[in-house]
Amino acid sequence: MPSPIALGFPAWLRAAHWINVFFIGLLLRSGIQILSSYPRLYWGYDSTPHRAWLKFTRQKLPTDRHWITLDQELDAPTWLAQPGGKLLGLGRHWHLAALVFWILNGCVYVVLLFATGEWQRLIPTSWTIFPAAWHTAITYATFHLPPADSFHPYDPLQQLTYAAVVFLLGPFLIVTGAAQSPAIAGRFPWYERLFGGRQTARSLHFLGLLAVIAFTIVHTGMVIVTGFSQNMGKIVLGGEFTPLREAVIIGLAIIAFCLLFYGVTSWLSLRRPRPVHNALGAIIHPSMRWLGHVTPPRQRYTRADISPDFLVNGEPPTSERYELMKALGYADYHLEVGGLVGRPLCLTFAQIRALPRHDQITLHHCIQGWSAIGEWAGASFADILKLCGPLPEAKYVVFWSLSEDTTGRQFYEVLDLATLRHPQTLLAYQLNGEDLTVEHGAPLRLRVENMLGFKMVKWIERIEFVAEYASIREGQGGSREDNKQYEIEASI
Ligand SMILES: Nc1nc2c(c(=O)[nH]1)N[C@H]1C(S)=C(S)[C@@H](COP(=O)(O)O)O[C@H]1N2
Ligand SMILES: [Mo]
Repeated sequence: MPSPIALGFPAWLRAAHWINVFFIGLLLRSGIQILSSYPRLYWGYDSTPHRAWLKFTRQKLPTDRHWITLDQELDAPTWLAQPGGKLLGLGRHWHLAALVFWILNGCVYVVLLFATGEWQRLIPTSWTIFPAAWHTAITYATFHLPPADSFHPYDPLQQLTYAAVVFLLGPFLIVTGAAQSPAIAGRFPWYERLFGGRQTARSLHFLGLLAVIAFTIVHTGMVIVTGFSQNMGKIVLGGEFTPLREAVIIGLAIIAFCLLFYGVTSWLSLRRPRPVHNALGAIIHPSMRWLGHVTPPRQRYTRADISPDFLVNGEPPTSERYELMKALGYADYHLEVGGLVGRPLCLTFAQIRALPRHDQITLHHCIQGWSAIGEWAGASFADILKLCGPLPEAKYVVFWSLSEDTTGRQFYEVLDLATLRHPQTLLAYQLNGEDLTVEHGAPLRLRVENMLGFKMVKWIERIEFVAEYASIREGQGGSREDNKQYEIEASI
């Protein structure tokens, strides 16, 4: 069955193949980094301890003391993960930056595939491909190789596999990845429901990663056993009559370059996290920011959806002042609202509770990967805005906490005013019908239902309106951004 057109290995196809190899490598490595931050997989919406269907740690959950999810982060080895260690923030930066280029390359490839007629190498035009592929499968299963003339340019089984990888596995990884974004899931809860919940989407994304690894192993094995030099000749230099030795050398050099790049950039990320954070941030920051702005959250889960366990992250305040406040039932707590506002405020806890009360049942997404559904009650941030009247220069709001960050300094996070105007943004004082416990942020914590959990400052001490955040602390827009290279626009 000769092909209607000569489907060779044109230069654009060869380039797209190797660019794809490079970015898939980065995506796999950084994906492993992200997984190691919470190496437990669940089905459904939440991550109830002891209900993981798969975990990559023997670490036991303490039963005798309070624990937080940051304690459960694993050290990833640099030979396997990008960049290694506990650098979840940079792992995510690598993953999302590589994603941008991987998708661009994929789009160019698919457009050219159809524009040049090369689509016929992947998309079957006759049903006979299925029995033919079955025949090839039997040939392989009996440890034989199909005859060389069955490759035009691919044999039927190979063609079906490649078509499935390009048109099914690739999109599957993109859609299951997107289902994990708090902004997308917050604005379009039906999209998340399509997958059966955030944790199911995460587990499916992981199974997709396994499929990519399986494909890579089998594909590389086949390239080697079916005539390594000829195959390299085709995918590196194109034609049937190219100098094979040169092709093999160039092909291996490309692979060596990829490995060297992963090694050097991981080492750089561990040595100099800040410049790497800024460089990769420049690639992903604008789209993360855009996504956060166009996704006013519309979460509406039901009481039946509420998670049996709402995990805890972040260490509570340790000051005497807080202990005293707690002992008095937060009766003397007050919230300062200042900075670039028309009317600075000092609101008592009673005044905050007297503001119109809003209730919402929403899904919380922690950057580490766990999630939980809870019912929150509190004052709308829009009401605070009305009371304090931000000045036109105010662009950001700093939430200062009564607690300390992992370096012992006051915990803070910066959010932009546009995000805070979304209707589900609350200063919450209740979870699941009870006043907040110390662990969950008593007396007052932030809820921003289209962002990752780390932006939702607990134990709020004061709120400051500012024009910029570059001059605050290390200038990255929050404690987690300063210390752990998280991205300020936490919409994915
Ligand atoms: N002050 C303070 N607030 C914080 C944190 C913290 O470490 N300190 N951790 C954040 C993170 S990473 C998450 S996921 C949520 C967790 O909220 P929860 O403990 O109520 O589940 O709180 C956020 N708020
Ligand atoms: Mo988190």
